[in-house]
Amino acid sequence: MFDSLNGEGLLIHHWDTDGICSACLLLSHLNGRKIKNITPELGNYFLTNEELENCSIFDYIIVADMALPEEQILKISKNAQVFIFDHHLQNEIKQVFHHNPIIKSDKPNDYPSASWIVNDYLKNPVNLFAILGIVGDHERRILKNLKFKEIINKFCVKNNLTFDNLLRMVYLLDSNYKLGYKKSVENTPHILIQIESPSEILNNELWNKNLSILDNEIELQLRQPSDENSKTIFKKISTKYNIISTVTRRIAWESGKNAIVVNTGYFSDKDQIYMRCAKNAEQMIRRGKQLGFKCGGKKEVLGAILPKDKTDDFVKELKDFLNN
Ligand SMILES: [Mn+2]
Repeated sequence: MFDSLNGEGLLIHHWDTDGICSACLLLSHLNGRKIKNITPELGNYFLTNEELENCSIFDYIIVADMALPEEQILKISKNAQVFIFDHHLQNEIKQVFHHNPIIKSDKPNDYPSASWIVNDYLKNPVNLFAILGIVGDHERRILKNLKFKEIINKFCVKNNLTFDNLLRMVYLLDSNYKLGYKKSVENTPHILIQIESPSEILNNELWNKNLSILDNEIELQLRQPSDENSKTIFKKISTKYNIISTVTRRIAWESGKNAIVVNTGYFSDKDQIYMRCAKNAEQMIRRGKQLGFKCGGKKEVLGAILPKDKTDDFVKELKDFLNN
């Protein structure tokens, strides 16, 4: 597939551990080619006009662990060959190479991360980066997936690691995007390509410093008051850090309930909404898009960015959806 590629390439990847690890696997496979990697403006699940324009000079563009809007993909495909490796919910884009087994098969549990999908596609053996992407996207809950529990356990035994070591690595890798360090996110795949041992991730001084700042902020936000009924917890926070997905996970997983979180502090003119639920969120993702919001997610997750004056109405729709 990649053998026929010529010219200059651009790799656009998600800013989280799964996106970074997918990027690392792709970049090391494409080693020796002229390829640049970027992550979108942190918090945006789409490209800005400037980012779109910058795409036009590349001969091929690879997108990893992100469901960029279809119209943007079609636009960049006019000047470049486009490859997508992803596991988010999205209609198949037939005009480009769109490798997303989640939307083509009915076994989402066999494809827990983009890193796994990329690694499988490249026919690599199981390795740290394929595994870290999975742990990043699912944390401890992956241990309920018996197939992957075994794969991860085997990997840990072989490499003298614990599951907590893997989780710690994920938090360290995620610390850069959560603090808003876009350049560091983009540099991380290059650091990972170089490392010889997982301990180099665990002992990275900068990432450890990041983490202690974040831990304080997350605990502070979790202490904000919430609204709660028997099924759902709603919390409003205001933080300049990109920790809404972490805060939402913590609330949902610690309570066993659905969680909706609004962050009013990340964008000056927009709010972030994040929802984790026991129901399939697909219907509300479509609804958010229909209302014109930047909206996406997976089976159990919805993320949206929307104008501040629309937040209350959409939160009400989400609550009605969850409570019915
Ligand atoms: Mn992912």
